[in-house]
Amino acid sequence: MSHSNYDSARAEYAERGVDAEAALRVAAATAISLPCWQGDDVGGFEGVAGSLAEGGLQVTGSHPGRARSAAELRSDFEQASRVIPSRRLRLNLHAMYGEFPTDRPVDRSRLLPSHFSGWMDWARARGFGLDFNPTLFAHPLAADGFTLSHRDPKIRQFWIDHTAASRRVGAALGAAQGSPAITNVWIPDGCKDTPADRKGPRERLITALDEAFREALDPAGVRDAVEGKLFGLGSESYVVGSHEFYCGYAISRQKLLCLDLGHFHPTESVADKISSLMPFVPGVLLHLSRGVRWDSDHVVLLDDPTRAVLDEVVRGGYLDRTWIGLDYFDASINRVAAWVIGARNTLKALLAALLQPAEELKRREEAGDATGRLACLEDAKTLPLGAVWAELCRRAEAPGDGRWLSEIETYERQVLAKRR
Ligand code: RNT
Ligand code: ZN
Repeated sequence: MSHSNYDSARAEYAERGVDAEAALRVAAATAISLPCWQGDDVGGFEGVAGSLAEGGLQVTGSHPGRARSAAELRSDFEQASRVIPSRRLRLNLHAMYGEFPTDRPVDRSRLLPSHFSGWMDWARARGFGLDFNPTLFAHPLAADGFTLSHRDPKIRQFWIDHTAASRRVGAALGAAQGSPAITNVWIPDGCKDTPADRKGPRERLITALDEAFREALDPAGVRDAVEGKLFGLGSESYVVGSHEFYCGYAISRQKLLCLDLGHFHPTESVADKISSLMPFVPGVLLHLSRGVRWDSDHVVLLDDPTRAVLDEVVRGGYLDRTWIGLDYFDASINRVAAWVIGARNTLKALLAALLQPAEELKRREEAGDATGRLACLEDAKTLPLGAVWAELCRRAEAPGDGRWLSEIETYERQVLAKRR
């Protein structure tokens, strides 16, 4: 894409009252956080993990080249980052990705920041940010499907200690990088079949979360988020941490609320929730994802739900208290490409949101001109987003569309294919 294509695109946007330069500036300054677990099929490095399916996270596919160590995962992420046009990339770590002594597994309730010093050194050297999650699945004490809401106080305490320890890791990551590590709590707790008691586990979860969050930590280092879900594999009839549960929790405790796009009824609009929640919560953590039938974790597309969410974030002026994370794992395609495709689509959707003819839409709506509003929305769909996107790639020194895949294919041949 030549520079003059961008110039004419900028003029075309200007005619609609849109400042393409401003959109490029904001897009370049916005951080996006990629799921480390896309690189190794949610495996982690504990060596002795329980079954992943116990947490309802089913990874499918057998594409060769899964990262088997922190070194491989870091190398893969670096390769992905070279073709993602962002200087504000973050990697979202899970507790199970600590670098532990190989001879004995570390008890998750005794997790320490030092288990993540390799990640911190690497992130600092490469200019990446880090986010964090306690891992409340794939563990013998999560095998019966309950963690923080478990009826056994000893098991509950173990997970409280793990979550509290994870917050301290988050705080250490945040202090090291000078920006908060968003530390997100998701639990798989729920039942396959109709429970008799829906209330008890939820009451226990409130108390457990309060205990896990008790220690006052500097919000400049760590910000807590909580993530609800509609159902999971093996928790089809009841999920303790439902959306309503965490809405109430996040509002009453002033925590960030995590909205995962795969965690709602398929016809429910997550975009519509943004302006309903923002007046009441300090901020929102997005888990951009794509639900397909029973799976909530397909690669992010430049699709209507993704665009609508970011449109709402931009329209509402909420960007400064929205954290954009991606959450998916697909083992049926090249895992590095999966990161790249989801990240590029996220940035494209963000850019599209920043390029919407917001002033004209608002003006027409305020004048009661529903016809003009619809016409404007539809005409905006064929504005030259591609030329502005190409300019974003150029400024970030990343390849444009149609030019990045060959680099990943070379990496696949030279590195991934040799992992057996
Ligand atoms: C699971 C949640 C959660 C996980 C990650 C691995 O349904 O979406 O965010 O995907 O913590
Ligand atoms: Zn999620």
